[in-house]
Amino acid sequence: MGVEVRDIALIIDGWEADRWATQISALVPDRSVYLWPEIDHPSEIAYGVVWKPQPGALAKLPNLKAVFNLGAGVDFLFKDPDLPDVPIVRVVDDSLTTPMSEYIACQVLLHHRQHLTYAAQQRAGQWRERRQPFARDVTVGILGFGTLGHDAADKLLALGFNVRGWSRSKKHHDQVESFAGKEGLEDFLAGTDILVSLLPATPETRHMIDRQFLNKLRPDGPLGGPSFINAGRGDSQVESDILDALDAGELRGASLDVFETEPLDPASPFWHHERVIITPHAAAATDRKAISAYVYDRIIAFEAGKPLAPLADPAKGY
Ligand code: NDP
Ligand code: OXD
Repeated sequence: MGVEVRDIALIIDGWEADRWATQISALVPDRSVYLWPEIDHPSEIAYGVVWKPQPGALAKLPNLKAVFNLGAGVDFLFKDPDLPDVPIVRVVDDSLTTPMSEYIACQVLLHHRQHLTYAAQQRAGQWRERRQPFARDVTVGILGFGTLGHDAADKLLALGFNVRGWSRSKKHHDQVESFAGKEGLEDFLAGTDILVSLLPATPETRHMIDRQFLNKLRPDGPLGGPSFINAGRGDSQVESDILDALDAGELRGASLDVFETEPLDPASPFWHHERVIITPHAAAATDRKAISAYVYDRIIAFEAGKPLAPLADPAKGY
């Protein structure tokens, strides 16, 4: 009689791997949950539950049926040259989407309400009111108008901003102007006052946001110049160019949650830059309880014959 292939391997780089194991084991008391590298019966593993797995680790599981990535971004997985050809499920869940929209609304409002200027005035003991434009006169442009971008757009619209989105394929949204592909990029940037990047890290998006790119944003909008917010991936930005654009006054401010190298180097000039707000890749943290249940629900549905979703597309890299 053949062995039953239904067990789970957790391959998690740091990030409280043992707590994930406890949470997921509690949901599936009838099957074995192994924590990499201690996997006793690799041929009985059906599912890999991963975050930044070591390249080659998944290839050691010969009967793998699917991989569940514990975040929305799958770029770490696609860097594995031995990645098995199985469906890769990524996270699309309110527990991630809602906090991301909170982060974006918060940062957009900080730039819109000129918080960096008031913070500098406070440090200088200066009482001076600035002219405050209306949200309806400010345009927020979302680079990477996908799952997270759509939710953020709806929340920014509720605050009164104009919103536009840029993606590979054209979208249809009643109140958001959609721009697509390289041919739509210049027009998208030319009308944007606050740029929000939610782009995934792929070979195509790598280092896309450089000084030339930032210089295409609307220079003379109601806030007196553009601001940049990145909550997608640091790989898409050229960090020295962001600093140069800030120092040259081409960019009024930046909120950066993601960096090319994380954690950010203690010597980085971003830490002490007056026009920069830094958060430690915390725009939307994965909620262990919610995402363990998310993985469990999909395994049960898959074993009942339902298709796995939402899947990352290896051809697109996200
Ligand atoms: P989606 O896949 O739903 O959206 C990605 C969007 O980017 C899509 O609209 C896609 O276009 C667009 N896109 C990708 N490549 C290109 C390109 N070359 N040119 C133009 N548009 C492009 O992902 P999510 O919205 O769920 O997540 C976005 C990213 O956010 C994740 O990949 C992850 O890196 C990051 N993230 C960061 C977190 C944090 O804490 N900072 C937390 C969670 C996610 P199209 O729609 O046409 O395919
Ligand atoms: C990510 C996430 O992809 O936290 O960054 O989901």
